[in-house]
Amino acid sequence: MTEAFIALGSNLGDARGQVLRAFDALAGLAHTRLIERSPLYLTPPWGVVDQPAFINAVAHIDTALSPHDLLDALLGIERAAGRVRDGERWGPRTLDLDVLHLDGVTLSDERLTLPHPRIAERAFVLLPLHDLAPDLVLPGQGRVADLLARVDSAGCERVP
Ligand code: PH2
Ligand code: MG
Ligand code: MG
Repeated sequence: MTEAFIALGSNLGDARGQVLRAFDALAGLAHTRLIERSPLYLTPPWGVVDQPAFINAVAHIDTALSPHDLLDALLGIERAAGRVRDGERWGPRTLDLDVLHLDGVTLSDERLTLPHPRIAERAFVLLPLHDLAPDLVLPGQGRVADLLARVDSAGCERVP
């Protein structure tokens, strides 16, 4: 089993409900155990700013799936949540599940780069990741608590 962190995000429809259901879907994945769910955050849109605010969270899991099988499983959960991939890059989505980090794995190919290359820029990822793993060191990027101290997390708030 390999420990991994997954980012969850939604900003279309019932965003909070989508993220809560995605935690349950992760808990139900084959060959995978959900270790911990982070708190939820309401976060301003990053990248493409002219879109609704997001609900974001992070899941800590243990999995026997390979990185690409895990990616395929996440895409399956996104599709089951009604995700349609016809929008612009960084545009609104019912559910986005991104592999942030798999313990001991660095890789980059046309489908997947690990650790996720933009964690250090994103308060919406670092805040919930910090709640679960402040001392995690992401290869090539650094320690989560140090990365969080360097980003602007203004406008991000924890939601019940
Ligand atoms: N996801 C994006 C683009 N911008 N902004 C926030 N706040 N949260 C997201 O999850 C997010 C985003 C592309 O995946
Ligand atoms: Mg994403
Ligand atoms: Mg994605």
